[in-house]
Amino acid sequence: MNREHEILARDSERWQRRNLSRVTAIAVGLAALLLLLAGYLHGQESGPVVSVADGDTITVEINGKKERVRLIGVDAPEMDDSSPRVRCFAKAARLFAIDSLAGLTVKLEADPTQANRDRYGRLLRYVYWHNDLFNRFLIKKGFAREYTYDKPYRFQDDFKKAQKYAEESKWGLWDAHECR
Ligand SMILES: [Ca+2]
Repeated sequence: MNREHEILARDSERWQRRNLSRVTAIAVGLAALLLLLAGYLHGQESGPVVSVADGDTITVEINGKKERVRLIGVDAPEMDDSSPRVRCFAKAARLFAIDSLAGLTVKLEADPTQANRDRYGRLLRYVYWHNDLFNRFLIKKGFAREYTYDKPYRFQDDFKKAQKYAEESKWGLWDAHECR
């Protein structure tokens, strides 16, 4: 190979390398964009739990914005119920949610069968906690009831089973001696 050929070969190699890195950069950028899009389409977010209103409503900071989140498929007793017994259960559920979630970063998941937000503007979500659904855990431990708002949701059968389990185990809401 003479000198001229050598230079040509080197230049062509350099050119190929530069092109390859450009193609790689574009591919990586596209992949990141697709991942973001997939996450968005799946309605997946995550963030720290900054406060707990009651067993079924928490506040999560998502991308720097505080969002109230209503857990799908569950109903925990109300903190301002007229019945002292219900208020006692409400307090227990809230304390359990605080103990379990406060300060923790949770993953949230929307359900395409449900609305994105409820009429109070709260995000409707499943809350993942230690790789489990916190929604189901609340029901299974008797802190909340299974609750279908309008249309059946993705984990309805599962949550109904969890409630049956709590009832049979006589836990929390299903314990006649609790909150007396
Ligand atoms: Ca409730």
